[in-house]
Amino acid sequence: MPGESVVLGSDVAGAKSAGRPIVALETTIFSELGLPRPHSVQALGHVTEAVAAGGAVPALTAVIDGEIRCGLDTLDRSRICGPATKMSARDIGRAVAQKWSYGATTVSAAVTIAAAVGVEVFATGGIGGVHRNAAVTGDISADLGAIAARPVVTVTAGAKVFLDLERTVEHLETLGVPVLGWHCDEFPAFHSPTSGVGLSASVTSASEAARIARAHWELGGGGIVVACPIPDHGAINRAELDEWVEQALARTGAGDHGGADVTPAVLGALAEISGGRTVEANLVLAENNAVVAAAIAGELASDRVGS
Ligand code: PSU
Ligand code: MN
Repeated sequence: MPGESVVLGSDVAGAKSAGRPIVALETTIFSELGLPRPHSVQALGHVTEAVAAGGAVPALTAVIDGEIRCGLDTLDRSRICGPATKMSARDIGRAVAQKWSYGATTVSAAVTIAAAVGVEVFATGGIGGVHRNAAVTGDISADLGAIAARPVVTVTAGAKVFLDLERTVEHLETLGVPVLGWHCDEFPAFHSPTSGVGLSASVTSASEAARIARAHWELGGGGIVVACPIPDHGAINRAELDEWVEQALARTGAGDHGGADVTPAVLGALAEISGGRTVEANLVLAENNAVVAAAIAGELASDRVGS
């Protein structure tokens, strides 16, 4: 049976059998591939606490010592924030067969694991997307196809500003993924709340998002994106951000090639160039997404009890 090989954390197993809300989380952002220490440790604490404060159980996803895991409550935090191999959905089988010590999930891997065990809501910082030079390199994140394929609500602060956001939104439409702006009608640009890229739909409450998800899934639909702008206190001025992005892209040579190392390299360069400001923003938006995801998971769970 699909999902049978996934080892559930004890909190997650308890919540699942009681029908309580669960929010799946990716681990790339918390590993050394995502945020630098001590910010990763801080982000892990803030995000998991925000999910719990919202009444849901946080379910970190990863492959640990060759086992697919959903819920890492028994695992040492320093291991979660330590060295890892970036694992997208296509790599999960290899990580199991080759007994990877720590395969940190990207968005595509996390929604795949969540869907396999029936977890309906997932929170991340920002999803991958269509890279600016995709016409040359063909680099389109596997996140988009995985989101489309799995019946999971992904809560994200839009997508990273060094991507081609217009084409990212267009691609999600092509794949049939509803993109719901959270109190907004523009696709957020991760560190900045606006991008100028319009969305066709928006929601103003968790119950509205949950009702849309249920109706979508009723007809066999796949994933839904809830796009949450970064709160004002964490947002970075757009002109400043654009300048940093140009510098980061030039420094990493990301304009000339695609591949799995591009996203971590550009994020690292941005952190350095901005003197850590993009890292602080990342913390704010990840925590905010966790709060929204917990609320949506709560609505979906109460709706299940009521039906
Ligand atoms: N956004 C971040 N930090 C990250 C990522 C996104 O602020 O580490 C990760 C996510 O795990 C996302 C992945 O799924 O990058 C996308 O990588 P790629 O562009 O190679 O598909
Ligand atoms: Mn890529």
